[in-house]
Amino acid sequence: MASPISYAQGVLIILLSASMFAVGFAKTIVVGGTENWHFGFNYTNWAFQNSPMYLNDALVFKYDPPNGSTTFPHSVYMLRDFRSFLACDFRRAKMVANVTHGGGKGFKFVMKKWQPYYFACGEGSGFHCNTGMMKFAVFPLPRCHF
Ligand SMILES: [Cu+2]
Repeated sequence: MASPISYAQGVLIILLSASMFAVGFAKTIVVGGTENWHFGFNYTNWAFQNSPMYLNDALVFKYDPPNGSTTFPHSVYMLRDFRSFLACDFRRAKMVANVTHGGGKGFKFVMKKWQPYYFACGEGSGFHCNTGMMKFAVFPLPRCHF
């Protein structure tokens, strides 16, 4: 009698479930893609195009530390709510990365909570956030494991 599942089918099932399992792993996302974290790129648009993002996904902010005259320094702040996000109001914002943290492999932020995250560059008293468009919002979704 032939077994109900052949060896080849068995291997296929293992491969399929392995790839489904891989889908369940958190991703590492470089903010802005190849643009990295700089003045004048539309990060709201970028976030929209790269959604959905999921819980435990890591965002990587890459920007050069200040090096004399050639680069404008950047930073990463978490704004408190949607209102302060819209207004680029940093009064109660929390700094998560200073001007040097984005160098090398960048600054990594893991989204561990099921909440909206409002990120913005805090340099230039809101100028980078407002005019430079260096802000975006993410609401990470829970991943489904089947
Ligand atoms: Cu900036």
